[in-house]
Amino acid sequence: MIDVEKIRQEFPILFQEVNDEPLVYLDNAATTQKPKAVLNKLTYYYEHDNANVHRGVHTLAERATKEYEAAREKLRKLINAGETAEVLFTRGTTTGLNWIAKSYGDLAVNAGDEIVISYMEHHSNIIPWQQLAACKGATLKYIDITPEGYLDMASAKEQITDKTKIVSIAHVSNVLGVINPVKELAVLAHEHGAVMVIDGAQSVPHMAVDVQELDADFFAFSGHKMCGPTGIGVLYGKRALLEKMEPVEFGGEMIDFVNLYDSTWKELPWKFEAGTPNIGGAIALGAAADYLQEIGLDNIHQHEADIVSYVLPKLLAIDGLTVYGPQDPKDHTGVIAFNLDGLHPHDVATALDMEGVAVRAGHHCAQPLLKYLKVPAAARASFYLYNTKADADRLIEAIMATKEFFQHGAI
Ligand code: 7TS
Repeated sequence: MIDVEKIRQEFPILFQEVNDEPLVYLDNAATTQKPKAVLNKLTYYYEHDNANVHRGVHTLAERATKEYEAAREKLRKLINAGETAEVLFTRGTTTGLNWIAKSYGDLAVNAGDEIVISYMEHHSNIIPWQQLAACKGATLKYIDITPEGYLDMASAKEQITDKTKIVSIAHVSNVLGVINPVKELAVLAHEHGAVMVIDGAQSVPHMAVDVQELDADFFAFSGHKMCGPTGIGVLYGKRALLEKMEPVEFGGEMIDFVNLYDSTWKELPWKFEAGTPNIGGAIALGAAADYLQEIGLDNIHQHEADIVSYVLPKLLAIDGLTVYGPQDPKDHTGVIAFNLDGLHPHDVATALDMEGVAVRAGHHCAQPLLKYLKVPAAARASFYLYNTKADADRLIEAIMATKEFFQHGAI
């Protein structure tokens, strides 16, 4: 069990009023708030240690480099990568997935090959593969979703064949809130000689992840969804694959020797990190990794599961409300997308904001999924470690008030 009231004290942003109501922040799938430990680490770095990394011999440069590499070790530990050489700092999940498509895709995908994703992917896990397929003359294939909102494993077995070179799937859907069986998919991919890419944007912040146990070949996630700053994230890759791959960007930091007409690269992980990295961001992300691990990812997962088992039945009981994804609370993470009959989700989100409740509305960067579900858009509430059952109650009350307002014109 976590002490949620104590945790909330660590997040100054939560203590404010929005439209004269105490803020209830339920847009955590888009980005999460930052605890003092992370904010303080960022400020401390800029106040005491700011310098460029891997270049200077002066004391500040040494300190900055030491902290930056210490952060890499914290991120390695968070996902249990075998070594820090396999942990690349990126701008976020999107950058990580693009690097794989560009670099590994260039190496491994040829005309006639296949890349397999699913209908529930975020645009960041669709477009890089569309581009790769178009560039190489390869085919992009989609795994179906069952009517109950789960990834259809029978369809996965049909789509993944000996022609498949890459399988890339979200660990947790940012719309359906379902946890996908990525470990089983990795076995399937490997049986056919394909690599398994996991989009961990919505899993790493909320549950214990072990990339070795999952046998992921690549695993990408974002710092800002796990209490860290924006503009920093991680791409994990197995050493054997990263060694074979070309860097995606070229310039300072990533080179060993530069001649007039050719150059050589540094060893892993630096060969992929061209230019001055987001040093402060990486160091603060290290603090976020420590923060989450001190609380315990299993405890965070359990806390969110408790809220979902409390709020999901209440949502499902509201007349005219549809929840997407699994209806069984034990299979639904804290990401809950929904619609109210006859109301546009943007109107719903605006009305909830009037009550101080922040949710997102739109296509959630998953247009193919919404098309598949035959809805133009949805509202989405997403919970995190600092949310309470009282927040869930405020959501329900605000939805009821919204229904009332649109039916009878007064709140
Ligand atoms: N993959 C998934 C599953 C995501 O949910 C997101 C962001 C990304 C990739 C991209 O992450 P980024 O940090 O590189 O932007 N998802 C959302 C969302 O659901 N609402 O806003 C951003």
